[in-house]
Amino acid sequence: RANFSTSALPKPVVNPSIEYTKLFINNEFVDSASGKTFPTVNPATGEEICRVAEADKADVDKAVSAARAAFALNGEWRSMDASHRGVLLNRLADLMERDKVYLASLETLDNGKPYKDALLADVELSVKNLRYFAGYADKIHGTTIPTDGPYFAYTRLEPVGVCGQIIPWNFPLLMQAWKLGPALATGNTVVMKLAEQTPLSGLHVASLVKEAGFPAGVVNVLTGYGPTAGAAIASHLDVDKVAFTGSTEVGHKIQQAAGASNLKRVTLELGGKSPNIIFKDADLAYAVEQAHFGLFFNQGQCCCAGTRTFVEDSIYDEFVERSLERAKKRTIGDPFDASNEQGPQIDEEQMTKILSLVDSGKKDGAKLVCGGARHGDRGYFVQPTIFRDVKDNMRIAQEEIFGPVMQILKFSDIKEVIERANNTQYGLAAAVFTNDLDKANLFAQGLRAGTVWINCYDVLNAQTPFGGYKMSGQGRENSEFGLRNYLEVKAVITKLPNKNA
Ligand code: TXE
Repeated sequence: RANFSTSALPKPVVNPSIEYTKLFINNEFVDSASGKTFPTVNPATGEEICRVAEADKADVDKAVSAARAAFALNGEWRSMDASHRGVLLNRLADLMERDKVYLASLETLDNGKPYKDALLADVELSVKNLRYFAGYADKIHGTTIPTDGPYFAYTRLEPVGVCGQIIPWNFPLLMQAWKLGPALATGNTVVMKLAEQTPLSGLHVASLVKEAGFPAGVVNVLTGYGPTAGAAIASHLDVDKVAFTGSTEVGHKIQQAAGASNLKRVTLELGGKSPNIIFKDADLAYAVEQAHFGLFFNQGQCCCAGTRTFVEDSIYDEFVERSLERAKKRTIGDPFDASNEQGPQIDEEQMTKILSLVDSGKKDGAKLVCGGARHGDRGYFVQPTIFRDVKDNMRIAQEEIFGPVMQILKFSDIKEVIERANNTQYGLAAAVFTNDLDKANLFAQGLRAGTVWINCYDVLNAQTPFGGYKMSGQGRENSEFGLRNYLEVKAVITKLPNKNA
């Protein structure tokens, strides 16, 4: 993905018109109960794009009621053929594909990511994800069980019910698709809260949900803030499950709110500090490029970014030198300009957080190889930054930076590096670059992470499970494992007149 040609890309809509700014409840766009709105900002300029409706508890209540009504027994959604749920999801994917240039442009405007990434990664992967789950809709099977006694037992895999879904701003469309696909394929209804930084693309998709023909109330999409609208979802007594992607700090709050309210089911996809381990026997040029991509992609705003690059001592200096050369070539600026690889960070708060962690790295004694400052004075751009001589106990080696800041650490021994790689509260992803199969297998087994990439990075797709060990999360998204979080298992036992094998 790092090297795709940009010449054949359809041109973006540089000033996309904004059609949807209200809450999507019961298949209608409505104002918030309070009438309040909040601004969404173009992070490349710092200027307001428009204002959107601000949902709070009253709106969450309204959306949950709509979702509950849509889940009624014998209602249109519950009695629909499973195969038809798949048809609707496929239609939604088709409509997103129809609008892909507009959606990618909207994403670039609101999020700041390069248009080519928005189009070729965010939109394309979202469409594929919906199609993957569409195919599952009528292939979710229970079992018959040879239970003791004169009884016939079977299981039904049923939808959990009303699902709250709270998503972040780093991949707005993709996180929306990851959540909608499995929830709808399995027959649930949804109340989703978009991230306050990036409400626009998700609202357009809400309009496509209606156009695709989903019954009213099956999908409800709210815009609003976390501590108000988000918290109201997490603590709602009539929400059966909450799926959250965001910071580990808020993940704690979601689980506490679920525990303190109705013990709703919880799945979490949280932060990471993923190790990327490079051995001297790896193809060096390729490993440098992949480590660069694995860290800097999406302005460093990836939960699975390779933020601790461990490099074997004998190639350490050369790896740092080549990484510096690569970072110097990284083009940064207007995300609508296809020649730019890097856009702005999402907002001023994130930019400030990143720069303060850079300062902590300098104070802790890591050596700044390049970058370390804001780029320009308009928008929220941060220079591609590399630290060498990073030690495990430094904050930059422990905390999620969520920006274009690479930490290069040195190792000399295989056992030592496995221990150091695992010595973190997180466990989302990890990678190893080596041409030695035995070493690779040792890492595949020894790393405590939900994903281990061998000689590649950031390979994510609908077919493969994604999620974290330890404080990186609960449960998995994508793949058949992603479906499980949206299903209850019911055992049905019937008395038989007599039993035969
Ligand atoms: O995340 P939040 P923020 C990490 C990353 C980043 C940090 C902070 O390190 O620097 O988190 O980012 C909603 N109850 N990730 O502040 O606050 C919020 O409105 C219910 C990693 O943006 O976790 C938004 O919709 N919901 C991550 C969503 O949670 C609440 C992606 C995420 O916001 C809430 C983003 C509350 N009390 C940031 N407070 C990843 N895993 O990919 C906030 N929200």
